[in-house]
Amino acid sequence: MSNEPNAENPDILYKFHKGPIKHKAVGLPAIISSFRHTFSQAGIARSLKALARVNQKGGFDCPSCAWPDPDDERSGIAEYCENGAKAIADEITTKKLTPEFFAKNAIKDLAGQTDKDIGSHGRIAQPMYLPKGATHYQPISWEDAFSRIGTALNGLENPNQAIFYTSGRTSNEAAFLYQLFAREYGTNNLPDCSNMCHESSGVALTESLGLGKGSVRLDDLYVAEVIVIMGQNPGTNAPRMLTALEKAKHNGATIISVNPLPETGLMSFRNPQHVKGILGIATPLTDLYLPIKLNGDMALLQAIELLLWLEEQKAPGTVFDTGFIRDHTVGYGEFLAHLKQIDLSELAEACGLSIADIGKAAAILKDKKRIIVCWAMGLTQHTNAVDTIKEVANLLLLKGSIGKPGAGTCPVRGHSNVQGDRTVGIWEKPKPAFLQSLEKVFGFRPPYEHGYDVVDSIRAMHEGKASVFFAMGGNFLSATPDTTYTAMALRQCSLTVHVSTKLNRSHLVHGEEALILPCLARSDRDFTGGSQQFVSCENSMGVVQSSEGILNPVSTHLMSEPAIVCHLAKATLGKRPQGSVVNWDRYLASYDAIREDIEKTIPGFESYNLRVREPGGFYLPNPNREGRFATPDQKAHFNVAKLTHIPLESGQLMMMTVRSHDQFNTTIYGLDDRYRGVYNERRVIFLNEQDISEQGLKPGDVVDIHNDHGGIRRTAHRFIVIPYPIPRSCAATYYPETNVLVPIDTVAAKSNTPVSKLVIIRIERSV
Ligand SMILES: Nc1nc2c(c(=O)[nH]1)N[C@H]1C(S)=C(S)[C@@H](COP(=O)(O)OP(=O)(O)OC[C@H]3O[C@@H](n4cnc5c(=O)[nH]c(N)nc54)[C@H](O)[C@@H]3O)O[C@H]1N2
Ligand SMILES: Nc1nc2c(c(=O)[nH]1)N[C@H]1C(S)=C(S)[C@@H](COP(=O)(O)OP(=O)(O)OC[C@H]3O[C@@H](n4cnc5c(=O)[nH]c(N)nc54)[C@H](O)[C@@H]3O)O[C@H]1N2
Ligand SMILES: [Mo]
Repeated sequence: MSNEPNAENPDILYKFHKGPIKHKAVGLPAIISSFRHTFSQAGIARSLKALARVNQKGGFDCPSCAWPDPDDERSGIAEYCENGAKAIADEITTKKLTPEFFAKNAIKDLAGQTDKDIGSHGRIAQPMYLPKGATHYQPISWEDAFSRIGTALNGLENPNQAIFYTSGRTSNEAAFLYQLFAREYGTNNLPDCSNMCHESSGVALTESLGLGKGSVRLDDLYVAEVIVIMGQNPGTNAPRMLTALEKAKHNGATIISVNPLPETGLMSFRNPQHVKGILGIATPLTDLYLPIKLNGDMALLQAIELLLWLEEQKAPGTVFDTGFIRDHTVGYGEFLAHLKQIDLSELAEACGLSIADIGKAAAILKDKKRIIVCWAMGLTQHTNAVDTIKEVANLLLLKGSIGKPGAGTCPVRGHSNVQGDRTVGIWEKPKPAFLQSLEKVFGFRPPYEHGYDVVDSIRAMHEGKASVFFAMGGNFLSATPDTTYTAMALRQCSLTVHVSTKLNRSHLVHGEEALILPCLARSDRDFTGGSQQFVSCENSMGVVQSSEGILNPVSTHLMSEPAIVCHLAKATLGKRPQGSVVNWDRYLASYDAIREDIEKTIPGFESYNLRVREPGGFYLPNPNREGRFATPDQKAHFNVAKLTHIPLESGQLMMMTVRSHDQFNTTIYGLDDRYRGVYNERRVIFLNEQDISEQGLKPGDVVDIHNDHGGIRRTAHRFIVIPYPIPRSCAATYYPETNVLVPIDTVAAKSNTPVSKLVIIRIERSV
């Protein structure tokens, strides 16, 4: 079994135990947990130094989530959360992987370890190389490493045979150089983690509202009348959002939570930055909890819209913002015509909620004008995600709830700089205006045809159309769908290269030759060019801020990501007869030069070097925030979407893959999921009690999970059955253990995002 690419060895089940589901998030246990994690990894002095500077003005950006920092005062205790502390502990560890470690451990043996163990060995400390046919990684000099990559890239018949992936921790500076290099090299094959994350939000919001980002600022949450939180687990994945919700609540906001699971953070919050919270006094957050069926969100939104319209009929002009609709939108007529002919009980059935409960949501929204909708992966990773998110926009447009204080869209981004990476050009479908700007500033003609996104990259590698895979961070194998298929794709490559901080499974499922290039992390001091450099990141609300590492790197052989790109470019483009038109040495001397060129290329970065040095950074322009819509006709667009039914055969269930409280994506910090009451195990499946008995099972049974999409049997072995408050026919497991079940060809329409939140499964008792 351990030869499987997702060799989270299913034969190992830990001493699992189940505790109660927690009703309140954070508080003292979270503080204790975060300090324990950090100190055990890095020692007290190093830990305190890091924790004191995270998310402080002039400090470094927390490498965990993309939730914004307050513009004004920042907490004295530290503007980070338990999970941010875990992310920092993971990165500032003083353990390192020496050449002896790699000499001792064959790749095949490392692949037999769990993800948690693979990540726990420490920071990668020097470049490592895997020659063709070798069983162990061996040390290599930076020069040789770059020269091998340059030779491989220059040896391809066509630049589109190379793929350049980006995860979302990469800074603006590194990302801008990376896309510049890829485009001068000749390809738009720039897939990124966004393709698996908020791509559906980007597509939907661009088409409906003319901007692929959210419209609200942190301040807006404080003055909203209603905040709707859909498909998001902030208590675990954006814990500092709870502080903002607490403040919103204090100012009178009503919170509606739409989630198949009663997630702890949504329900109640003990603020660790206040004495009351440390003492265990909690603020109840959610006013109305709607336990929706998987993918029931579009039906719910349409049902609410229908009920609101009925109210609007009774007192025209009081429920809908008719002036806003008339002046700023198109498509209202078609939208209404469609809405009027939908059957309310069908919608209720589709979302698994009672008409009475839906009515409560409509009643809350009816008289309100300042509404914010927040959402994350529970909306984006579905087949109809783009239409569902457009339905969110429809609701806000009906209420005129955009472009004014306390109202608007709030897609909560994942990785700490995933939004910034897109802004500076990491995109396989760049806009012509961006490419024209590159051409003007740099004087080369970039390719205009679209490149591969994540799913298309996997297919291209599988089919032999691409053979060099280069990853700027991330864990491509484990993060992507259909793990066995993806593993075959990566193994088809002639060369796989990973710029990484920590060892992960993508280093162990490799091409014919493989390289690991160890880079500086956020918290590391960066002395590129002989003086201390800083980088910058954009958070979920469009604020660009500096991030300056403060710790001494664990090894003198680490290189910064911007420097790696410069050397990569020199070793590749510099070796071509025509050379490179870009002066890469200028960037190696100072990152100010990179920011100067970002400023020349991308609107919104005026006086970048000046403004990024201001405490707290600066906001990028956001037309939606000002009530403008940058669509071709300058109007916001209503969308008409038809419900899609997911027919389940008898015995089938719908499974979502979610994060536990002890992981950052594929980095597994621990085996507990405290809030959900799961301890010392990740191979669990949450099921409704009635489904458990209908399947002839009982709690604690160990089951195999199958998906048979397209006539191919995909199996994830050995999961412990846990009864949980989850709607009928729905199931939940942890990502990435069950990525092996996510079919490569079930993707969201238009955004091509893998459908990780609705996998049709069958379960059977393990033998
Ligand atoms: N500590 C920590 N922080 C993180 C991360 C991490 O792994 N660990 N990951 C980062 C990244 S990259 C991202 S993208 C974000 C992810 O943040 P989230 O989107 O909060 O992450 P998930 O665990 O995928 O949770 C999805 C939530 O949606 C719900 N859900 C699933 N399907 C549906 C549905 O059909 N409808 C509705 N209404 N709800 C549904 C689930 O029950 C769950 O609460 O977090 C970021 N922050
Ligand atoms: N089934 C399922 N699959 C999913 C999801 C899901 O909800 N369910 N979520 C999807 C989402 S939202 C996302 S964003 C993707 C995440 O996909 P990725 O971004 O590819 O994955 P991560 O696990 O965040 O990457 C972790 C690795 O990044 C490297 N790393 C960490 N810090 C740095 C750094 O500063 N620099 C560099 N160069 N490397 C660094 C480390 O080596 C670490 O092992 O996964 C997606 N996959
Ligand atoms: Mo993400």
